[in-house]
Amino acid sequence: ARRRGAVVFFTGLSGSGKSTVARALAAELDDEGLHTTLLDGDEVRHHLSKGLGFDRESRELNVERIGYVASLVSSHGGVAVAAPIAPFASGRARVRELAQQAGLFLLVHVSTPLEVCEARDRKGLYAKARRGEIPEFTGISSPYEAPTDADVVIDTSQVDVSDAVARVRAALAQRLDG
Ligand code: GGZ
Repeated sequence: ARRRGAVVFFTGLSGSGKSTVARALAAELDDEGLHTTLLDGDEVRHHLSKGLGFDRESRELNVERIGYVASLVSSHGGVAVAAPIAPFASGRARVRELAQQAGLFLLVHVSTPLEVCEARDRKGLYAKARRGEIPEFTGISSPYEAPTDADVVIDTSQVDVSDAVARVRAALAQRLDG
């Protein structure tokens, strides 16, 4: 039988740490010999979703595209790791549905509070958003619908990267073996 694939889908605010955890997770899985594809946020928006904005419709389209590619990877026995903000429950639900037809689906909510993300402000985007220079910025002037169906919840202000990765891996292993 073909190996069961998986989609590990991170969701969380800008600056929550989801890309960092996703990248570290993908590197570890890859080292273990799993065929791992990281759908990096920046790369997705430069290639797959080039030209898309941040209005609701564009975000939903972006998330749907990521879910489609991730599900393809999974259907061939690979592990896809994706980490968009994915702020809307509706889009995440569509991804879950598609991905579950292909293999395992794991939703990881990186729940780092807005206050922490904004205090970090690694790219200065929150400051710009507060000044009104970035319209529809998630958490400031555009909603983030926190998931109620997350398989793993990680607050990176409470847990370090290696612990976060370990938690996701434990959840993945449990479901892949079970
Ligand atoms: C949110 C924005 C916005 C707006 C640009 N709102 O911290 P970053 O910079 O690197 O991550 C954010 C990224 C979000 O893109 P996603 O594809 O993950 O979003 S979604 O799932 O909603 O489609 C941020 C940057 O793009 N960025 N403008 N208005 N984040």
